[in-house]
Amino acid sequence: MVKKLLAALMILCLMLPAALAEDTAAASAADFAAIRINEFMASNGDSLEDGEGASPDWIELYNTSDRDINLKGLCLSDGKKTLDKFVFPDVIIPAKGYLIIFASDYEYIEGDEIHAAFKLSASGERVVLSYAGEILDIVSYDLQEKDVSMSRYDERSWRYTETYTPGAENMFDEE
Ligand SMILES: [Ca+2]
Ligand SMILES: [Ca+2]
Repeated sequence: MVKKLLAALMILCLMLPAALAEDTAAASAADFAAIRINEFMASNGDSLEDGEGASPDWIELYNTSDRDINLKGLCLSDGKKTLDKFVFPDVIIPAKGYLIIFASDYEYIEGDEIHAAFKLSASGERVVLSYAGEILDIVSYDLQEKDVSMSRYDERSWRYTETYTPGAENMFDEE
């Protein structure tokens, strides 16, 4: 009986490291296909403050899959010319979860606050998500109003909303 228990324990110990390694393994292009640009604010008045009390532009990503994804190597930019203006370090976006990136023009990470070295022009630009030179998601937009976000409505369409929801499920103004 004791022997059986020991054997079972040993098998468990052997399996554990493998399971852990799988969880933290770098994601692939296929994994990244589950990541969407979900909302952004290109003219931030007081919709969201960073840790310094400033109000930089922000971009919300959403993980459509049911597993946590390490974003290491994924790129975010404000145009197609230079796709890797921001390259994600070791950052996990939870399953069905959201992640905010401040487009503040200064690249740094403070705690769980992520800043990228570009801004979003309020008069129109693009938000581009890519990996290894391949565009995975892209949104082109026109003139933006202050504190009105552009929010993904479904796979193909976007809407302006005053009910901005950084880090949470998108909501839309009453019609
Ligand atoms: Ca820009
Ligand atoms: Ca949102």
